[in-house]
Amino acid sequence: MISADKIPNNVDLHLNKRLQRALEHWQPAYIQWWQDMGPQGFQHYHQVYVRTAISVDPAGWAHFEYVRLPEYRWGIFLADPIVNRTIGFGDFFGQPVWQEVPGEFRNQLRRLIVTQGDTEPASVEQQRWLGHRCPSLYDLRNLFQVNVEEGRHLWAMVYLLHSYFGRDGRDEAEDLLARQSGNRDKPRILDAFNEPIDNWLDFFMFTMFTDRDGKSQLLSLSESSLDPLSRTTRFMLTEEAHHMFVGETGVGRIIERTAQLMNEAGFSEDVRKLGGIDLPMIQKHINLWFSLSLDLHGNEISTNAAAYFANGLKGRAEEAKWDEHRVLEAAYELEVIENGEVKKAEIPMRNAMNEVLRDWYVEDCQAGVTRWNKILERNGLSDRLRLPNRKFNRGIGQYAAAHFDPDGRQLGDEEWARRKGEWLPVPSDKQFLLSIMNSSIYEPGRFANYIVPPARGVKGRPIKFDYVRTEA
Ligand code: BYC
Ligand code: FE
Ligand code: FE
Repeated sequence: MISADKIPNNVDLHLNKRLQRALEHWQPAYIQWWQDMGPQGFQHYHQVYVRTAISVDPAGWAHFEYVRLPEYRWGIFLADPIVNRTIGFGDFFGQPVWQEVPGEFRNQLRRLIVTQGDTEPASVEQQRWLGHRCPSLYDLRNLFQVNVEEGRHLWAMVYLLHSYFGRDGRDEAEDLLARQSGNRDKPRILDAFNEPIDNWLDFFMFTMFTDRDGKSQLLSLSESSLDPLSRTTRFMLTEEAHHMFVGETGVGRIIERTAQLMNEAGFSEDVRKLGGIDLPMIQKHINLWFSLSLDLHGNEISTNAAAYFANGLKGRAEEAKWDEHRVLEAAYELEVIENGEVKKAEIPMRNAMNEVLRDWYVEDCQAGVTRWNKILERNGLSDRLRLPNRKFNRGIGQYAAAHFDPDGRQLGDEEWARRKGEWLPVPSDKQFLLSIMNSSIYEPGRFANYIVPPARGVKGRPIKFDYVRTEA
């Protein structure tokens, strides 16, 4: 039986018979999916020290407890309503926001919600084997915290589908559990969510760069004229901050260890011999996950994006910071590929909204890379990490039609094929990473050789704490 105790919520679930009925069907399928496709080997005999959201106020956030993963209480939360909120951009600028889905925008909204929803379980699937190679119990707990919250994000989108899209919404909610990351016949919708993540460098890069696409997309959806979508995504953003913390500090702790080993060894090349992860390897993974996550922002020139903006469905990040919210006249200067060559072109700003959001994203990523470089600096090293040019290694949009090096210099097919292994991980890189992550560390307070411990533990607990414990 569905109850508020099992499903913490602030949407009056106990009063909503229709939603209860829909969830009663969906929830068992979700749990089955979680057991089949969620963290493998940690479902039944382990208890994890996790945070469960039990309300949207800060106190509701401080709730930590040991739980078995399948018993995590996935809740449904909307951020508090903003009184008299009006539509912040597009053709309906200034009108009251909508509490129901207007018929004419039903398909567009459904598509946005399904695409957002699809990424959440996809990431859990991608990460499901990582527990067997964890660098510490602290990191294992963080992995599971991210996983349960991505599960909750799926719930958030399913809540919207069940509440506002009737029969179609229920079908979509089922399909969200049927597609599978990397599956040839029924893959996840967006490309980066079909890439395998089988080592912890990929995991930390994913949470740094791909979860940050979550942040930019959720920021733009939180501007939506559909108020329930806005409120749901606003609350999801609070969880997203933790995912990016895991990514940024995870890579940062690897860089710290690499710097120590470089100073010990004297040469960067010897870091691998000492069982560490060398800087060129880290740079290749930045190149990979940054470019994959740029693709997630869609085409530079997009009539979909223009329609979403016009209709107030999906705005810019932090829309209130812009001066002008209808954006009918403005143009965006973009580098396009014409007959195989890069040319400048002016396109209507509304059609460039994906690129505008990508600009916000690139800046947010750059701030993180700058913080990583401070670690190198503090350790007296002159090496620096950097983001590749945004044309590099693109699979979606204008620049997918040609090849570029990390400086944005155009390359022919032959040079790209010959040199891409200098910039992107090759099979021997993966093998090396798996070789130093070939076992897991379950002893409280111990860390793998390639990463330093975090500055502090979770929620005031010591670093040496049983963050994941096995039942007797
Ligand atoms: N891969 O006009 P365009 C997160 C398709 S991450 C494959 O540019 P649009 C998370 C596109 O679907 C945030 N296909 O499209 C992170 C379209 O298909 P059709 C996820 C792609 O709609 C970590 C066609 O190309 N949230 O939360 O402007 C862990 C034309 O393209 C891709 C959202 O994405 C791609 N990368 O832009 C857990 C928000 N890119 O019409 C979670 C909702 C484009 O030809 N989604 N296509 O069949 C959107 O806002 C938009 O759908 C997109 C694409 C920004 C993704
Ligand atoms: Fe998410
Ligand atoms: Fe996330």
